Amino acid sequence: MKPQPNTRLSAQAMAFVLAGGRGSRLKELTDRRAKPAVYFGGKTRIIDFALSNALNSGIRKMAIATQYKAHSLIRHIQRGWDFFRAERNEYLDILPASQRVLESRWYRGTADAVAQNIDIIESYDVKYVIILAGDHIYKMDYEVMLREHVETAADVTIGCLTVPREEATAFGVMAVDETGQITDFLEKPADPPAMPGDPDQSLASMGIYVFDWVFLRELLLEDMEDPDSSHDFGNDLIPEIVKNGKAMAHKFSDSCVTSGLETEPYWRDVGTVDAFWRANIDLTDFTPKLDLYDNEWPIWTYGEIVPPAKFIHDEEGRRGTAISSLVAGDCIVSGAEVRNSLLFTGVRAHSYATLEEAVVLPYVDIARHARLSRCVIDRGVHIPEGLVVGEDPDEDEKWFRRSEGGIVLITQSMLDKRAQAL
Ligand code: ADQ
Ligand code: ADP
Repeated sequence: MKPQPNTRLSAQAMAFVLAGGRGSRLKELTDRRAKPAVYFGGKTRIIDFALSNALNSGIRKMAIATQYKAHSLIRHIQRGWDFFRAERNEYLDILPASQRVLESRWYRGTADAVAQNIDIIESYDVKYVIILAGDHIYKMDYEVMLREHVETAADVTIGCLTVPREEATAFGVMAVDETGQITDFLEKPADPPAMPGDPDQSLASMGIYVFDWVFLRELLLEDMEDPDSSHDFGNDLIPEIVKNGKAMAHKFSDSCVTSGLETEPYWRDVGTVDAFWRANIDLTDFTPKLDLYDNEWPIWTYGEIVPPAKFIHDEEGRRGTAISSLVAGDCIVSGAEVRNSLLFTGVRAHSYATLEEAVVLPYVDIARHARLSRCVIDRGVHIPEGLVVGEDPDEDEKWFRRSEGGIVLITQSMLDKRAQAL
């Protein structure tokens, strides 16, 4: 048989990943790193999901716009995503703000982040651009969305999903006709319209957009000159296309990737401490809603080469155990008991310590007799001997950040202040 040309649209597409936002509702977790760089799932960081989706969809040209606290994000991408080869026509560029077109200016909005890099996108020589947010957890085949975009000859195709109406205030909310064309689009409406026939649900934009590059370039050039624009996709560009062009909605359920284990489409924002904690702890379920062990759709990341996790008896014969938990490499659980928790790389839990529903970021040391539950512990924290968290809300609130849902976030500076006060 004659060899066939590569007809995958992803071969003619690039992914432009917006990774500049802070994600301030994650509180101290984003004091030193942007939301896309926040750890998730025991080994990965949030941005790995969008990048892995692009890679698994066949896209080999990617650009990542960074802005807020980009250092840890840039370091992660340089270490983990360094296998793109220009000689194979593969590119991954990191594009920090205020270094290019206008040197004194930050990216003014999400559209400006793309506009300021028009020349780089031009050099990729692609037909389609898919704009992604670097801060959501989901598995999706963008090739399916690209195909739909081309088949419907849309100006823009927007990824969408249904969300409970009371949560839709945080999204772009749309109305569609029977062909899937978007007839109305409201960015973060105070009173979100419901879906026809379902008063409790709204149709929300995932902030994922497919454009023909020629069309998008013109739109961006016009928008750059518009003094009334905030240079944002959701606020400015999308409503404009809905009004004057053809914007199509693409249903996430048509392109989401599910392994045999996953029973329904999985998409999470993990934008608050509560949502972040919940989504991590959910992974410890017997049948989790998100399958990280699906080697058909691997989530790529940077992983340090470290020794295996180790579970040992202490000198007094107390067993070090972890049950219903995810434990990364270089962890040592010695005479401690870990239940329904996630231990990222290099966590040390010492004798008589107990952890229950704890999300423990890398290189945390947990001293003896600590009792920690329903908490998130930031990277590199030293938990002092006998610390009790998650049992007395007043005590938790006195020293740490306690979320609406009662989850306690612990950082080293909170512990330092506590140590000084005691
Ligand atoms: P928001 O979630 O509010 O709404 P926004 O703050 O615009 O999204 O951020 C989108 C993405 O761009 C995030 O990944 C963020 O990190 C990044 N970003 C923000 N400002 C940036 C900048 N100046 N430079 C580079 N990157 C930046 C959007 C849409 C809604 C949609 C939701 C879905 O506007 O219509 O419903 O996403 O989450
Ligand atoms: P990561 O997000 O990779 O876990 P860290 O939490 O170690 O990285 O650090 C995040 C960012 O904060 C990095 O840019 C790092 O250089 C910086 N940083 C780390 N520790 C401190 C500190 N004690 N004071 C100021 N900046 C720090």
